[in-house]
Amino acid sequence: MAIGQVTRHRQLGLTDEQVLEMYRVMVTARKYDERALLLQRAGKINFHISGIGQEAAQVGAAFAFRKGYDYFLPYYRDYAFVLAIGMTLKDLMLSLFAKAGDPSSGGRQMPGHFGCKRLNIVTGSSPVTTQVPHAVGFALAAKMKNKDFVTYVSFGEGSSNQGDFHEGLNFAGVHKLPVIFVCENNQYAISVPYHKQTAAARISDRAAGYGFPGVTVDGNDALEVYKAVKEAHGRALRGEGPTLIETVVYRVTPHSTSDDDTVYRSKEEVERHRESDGIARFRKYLETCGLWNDDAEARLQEEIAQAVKEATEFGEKAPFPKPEDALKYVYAGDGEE
Ligand SMILES: Cc1ncc(C[n+]2csc(CCOP(=O)(O)OP(=O)(O)O)c2C)c(N)n1
Ligand SMILES: [Mg+2]
Repeated sequence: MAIGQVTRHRQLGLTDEQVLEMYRVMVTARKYDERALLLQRAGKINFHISGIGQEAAQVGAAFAFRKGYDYFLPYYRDYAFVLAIGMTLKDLMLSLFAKAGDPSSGGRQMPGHFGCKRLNIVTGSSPVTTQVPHAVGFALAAKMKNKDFVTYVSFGEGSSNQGDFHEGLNFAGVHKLPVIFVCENNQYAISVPYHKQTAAARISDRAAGYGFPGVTVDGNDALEVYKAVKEAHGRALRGEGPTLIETVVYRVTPHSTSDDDTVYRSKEEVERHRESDGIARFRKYLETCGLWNDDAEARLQEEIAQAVKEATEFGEKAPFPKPEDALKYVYAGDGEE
């Protein structure tokens, strides 16, 4: 057991309590996700798009931001990210069951389209990567208003081939805006594997074309992601401009509950990647530090299972939106704050 390994999180400025909280959020996101998949199979909900395999990267990124202060434009697999920022299991379940109390859209959007005014989570649109220019707009607002909030935006690697990505990064580079672009490279865009999406070796290399740093990190190593995002956050605060961070992960589930991934990849390939899971790796790290053991794990699993059960019942029993509320939030003056 290397000493450097044991103190790694403290060297990065994270307390023992914070890394334990990081682990709790990762496991919560995983359990939420597994329940959502089951609920869809049981016919209780229509659709789920999973973030399994990306939790460690998301939590590592989230902990580098200031909750309730910075602005967040997450993408549809960012369950662990939004849980780390302050959304609750009940919030997520209300969205999954398309109920009126869903903070993201009042039950009118597909799950995974996060929005939460109280947490500075900015609602996203369904066309992939449109959140990138939106995020750049938030970062421009910070600069124009002389405010020191930093904006987070995430997206998949397939989406980084869209025009919105390039326009957003170019503008942010020219104006040195305080925005962090996080590409969650999970190796697939639905059925299209990475090598058929782009000839570039790394998505992060694209940052050079826009005049700012790009870095690729192992997304299964939450602390490595934290370190990269924290550095980017510091750069943004010092007025040094944007950073592009590519977190390399693997999409363990089919694209969504509407997809059959066996037609374009083998079970063996998926199983191979399950073994490098970032949650298991983080648990091992905590054990090596003497912060975690089997008893603590059993207690956490029980606590989260109970919380997921309660949130599921809460979401299922909650009222649907009323038909007469269909135009709420659509036109100015129709909705609530
Ligand atoms: C502009 C646009 N084109 C196509 C789609 C359909 N679509 C939804 S998700 C997706 C794949 C995106 O892949 P990637 O960016 O790698 O993200 P991942 O789903 O792998 O996390 C596609 C093509 C869309 N929503 N928007
Ligand atoms: Mg992808």
